[in-house]
Amino acid sequence: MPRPRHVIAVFAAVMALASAACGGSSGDHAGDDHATLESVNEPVDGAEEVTITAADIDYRPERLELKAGEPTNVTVVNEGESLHDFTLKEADVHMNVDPGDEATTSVVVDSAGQFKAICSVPGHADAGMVVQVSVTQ
Ligand SMILES: [Cu+2]
Repeated sequence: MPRPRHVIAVFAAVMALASAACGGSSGDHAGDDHATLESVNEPVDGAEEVTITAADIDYRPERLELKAGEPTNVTVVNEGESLHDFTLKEADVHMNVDPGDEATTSVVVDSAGQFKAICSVPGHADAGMVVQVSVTQ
């Protein structure tokens, strides 16, 4: 008699874990799955270095200039008290930065244009955590 019940309990636990890992199905990162989506590149020796400060709740500076196809090492310093990230989908970058911490990723955008890097923590981009990214040839 305890056996089927046990199997069901394990199944339920596995399903709970699976749904916690997958999180929301929308395009925006939300909730617990936020930290699992990191996509960060090793800094490139000799590349341009840029530092962006994240605070509660903005980025400084709000502009970033890149050369198409060339790596730039972007360091994000989180001076705020909540988790922020730096997400630039054209460069396939999503870097989390804990409060009081900093992190660096190299960033390459292949084609010229105007793009936006955002903090993808729900509500933060809407509150102003957006960096205008100008990519020139
Ligand atoms: Cu943020």
